[in-house]
Amino acid sequence: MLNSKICELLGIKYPIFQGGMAWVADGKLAAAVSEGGGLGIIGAGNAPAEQVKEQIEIARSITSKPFGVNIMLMSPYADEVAELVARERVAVVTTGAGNPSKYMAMWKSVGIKVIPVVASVAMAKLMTRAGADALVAEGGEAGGHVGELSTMVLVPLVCDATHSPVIAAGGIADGRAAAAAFMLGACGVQVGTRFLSAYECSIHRNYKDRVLRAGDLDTIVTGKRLGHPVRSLKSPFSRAYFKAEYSGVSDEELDRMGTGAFRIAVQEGDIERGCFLAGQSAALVKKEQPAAEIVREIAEEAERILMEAQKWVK
Ligand code: TUI
Repeated sequence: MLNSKICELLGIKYPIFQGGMAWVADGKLAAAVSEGGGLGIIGAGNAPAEQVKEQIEIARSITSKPFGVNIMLMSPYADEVAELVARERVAVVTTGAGNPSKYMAMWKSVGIKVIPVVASVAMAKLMTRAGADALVAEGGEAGGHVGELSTMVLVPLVCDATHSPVIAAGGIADGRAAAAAFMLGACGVQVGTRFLSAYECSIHRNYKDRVLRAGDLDTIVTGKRLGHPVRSLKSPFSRAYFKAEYSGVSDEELDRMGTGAFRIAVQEGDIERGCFLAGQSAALVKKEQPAAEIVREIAEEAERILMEAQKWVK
């Protein structure tokens, strides 16, 4: 069975995390992944603590297995969500889009396992020194807020630079990529985009259909000008935003253009106005299935490939 030290550290069956996608990863999806033996993660995104608490309660009503909460550090509610997860003593906290150092002591004092998402070697070293229990090294193939480096380069660099367990993310949607991540030195993988097609994922039908139909060149990175690059599916919104970035439009106007676009995609499925976050691996997502089946399929495929890896050596 696919297994690593991260399984023991967190008390999970498979070393497979579900990315804590803002607006998408609710208590129901996270619980389904955890029930399936992976680590489900609720995405706090820009939600206030009260709404995140509701999702934690939903997850706890479905599973008694460990799950996590992802805190998006650019959120205006990051402070109150950071306090909430400590009060609730969730098993695992992952963070994204910033530096969580100021919360680390509070989380660790209540026994939370802290796993920051990093997109650079400098951040990986800083987080290890700050007491992170593990790191998610996320390459630019990922959906949502992305860094510069590809997963293939970032993961071995982070493995060399720290002694922390490394979970690879970005571009991983099946057992082949998971096996490759282990070969790069990772001891786990985080999968986001593939779970958009899970039965338990409550996004709008139009969003799922867009992911299921996506081809290899169907994502785009926008937001570089404002310093928050974001990968999403090409759409009328993303094309208009991309054009505006390289025209004379002011920063304030760009900011206004982006406001609400993630929520509109997830809840309204508005093909014109929505920003449909997804990674490059959307092109590999072909069918809908239960979250637990996704976890098991990835684990079993990776196991098979790793078992057969000797065939490459004479
Ligand atoms: O965070 C993500 N993915 C996200 S966040 C998000 S919501 C959003 N809202 C408004 C603007 C932008 C995004 C949608 N998807 N992934 C993890 C991740 N973290 N990727 C890159 C980073 C990161 C970036 C900078 C981590 C640390 C960091 O440090 C900056 C610093 O302070 O040095």
